[in-house]
Amino acid sequence: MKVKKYIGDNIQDTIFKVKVDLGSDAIILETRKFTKGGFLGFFGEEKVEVLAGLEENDDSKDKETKQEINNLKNMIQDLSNNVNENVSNSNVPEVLRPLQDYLKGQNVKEQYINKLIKDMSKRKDLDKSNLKLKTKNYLEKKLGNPAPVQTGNSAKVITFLGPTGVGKTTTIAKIAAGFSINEGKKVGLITTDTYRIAAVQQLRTYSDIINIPLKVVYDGDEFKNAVEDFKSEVDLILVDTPGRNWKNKWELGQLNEFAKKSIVDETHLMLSLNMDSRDLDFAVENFNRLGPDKIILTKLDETSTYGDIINLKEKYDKPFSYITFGQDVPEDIDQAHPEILYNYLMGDFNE
Ligand SMILES: Nc1nc2c(ncn2[C@@H]2O[C@H](COP(=O)(O)OP(=O)(O)O)[C@@H](O)[C@H]2O)c(=O)[nH]1
Ligand SMILES: [Mg+2]
Repeated sequence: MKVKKYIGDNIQDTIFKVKVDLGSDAIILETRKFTKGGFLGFFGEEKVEVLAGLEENDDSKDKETKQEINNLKNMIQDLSNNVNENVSNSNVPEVLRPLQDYLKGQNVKEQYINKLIKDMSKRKDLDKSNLKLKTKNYLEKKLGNPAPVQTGNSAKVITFLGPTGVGKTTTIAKIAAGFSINEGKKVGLITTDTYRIAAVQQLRTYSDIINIPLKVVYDGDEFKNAVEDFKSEVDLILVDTPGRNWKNKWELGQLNEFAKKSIVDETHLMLSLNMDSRDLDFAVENFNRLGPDKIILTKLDETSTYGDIINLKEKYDKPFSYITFGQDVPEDIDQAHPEILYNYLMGDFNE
């Protein structure tokens, strides 16, 4: 990585210098305020120093190792799934076989299909004519009610986590627009995603269009101040985050600390359904350490298999808050109603 140091009078100016010099893909590694000149620390001039870098693609090896570990993990998981499968496969009632096959085709994991088959077998009077309805009742109950963002008497702080590219920034814009334009609520945006300059610009564009304020924060103290500033002015504070940790003092883990101290009220983990199931598992395992409260499912328009809806529900048992199904802001979002999720998953089931 090419790394350079920039000095300016304030953060904005200095970041501007970085952008002009290194472009929008530049990465902010560290920011620091210091006092220049003066006497014994008095009368000095406050300056800002930014350490920025430009990535040269050399992290492919790292990715390969991770992928290998991931593959091994999944092989073990598959082996243990097969053990479960063999036990129960022989006694699946005839009427449930089409359902079993369909769910397999949707990539619902074997152990969860078995659980469903076992539960459904216990239903009285189950036959071909009522199979669909009984499955609908069973699955909708499992999926539970949506758990969207709600405003209250005081300003709520909501953070959005998830791997790079799942749609965090876009979804925040959709939610912000919904509350601001449709419900007339006051919304403030904070971004902690200062890793790439382009990421800040993306959210700034949305904040300009929706006409709501945005604060860009570079460390934990700035984050606390931004929340404090917004608290008296807005109903809702939505916080954008980077997709991964980086070698900076300001890390994602800090948001978890803030959640524990009740500075953050709620955390939504965002996962895109067009990810490979194994990558998805890997992502959830990483982000689950940060204690998300709810799950947002994105890119439902970019897949044709929806089994991960069940896989995630069974494995993590967190409420779903929203689903997104396109790039258009603000319309391509809905609350995660169980009947909508059911339709995505079971829409092509015709037995
Ligand atoms: N097809 C589709 N694309 C989406 C959806 N949500 C976001 N995107 C696109 O995914 C890309 C990455 O989104 P972004 O919000 O920058 O992701 P972030 O890195 O998690 O902040 C952008 O091109 C978005 O327009 C969705 O529900 N469906
Ligand atoms: Mg983003």
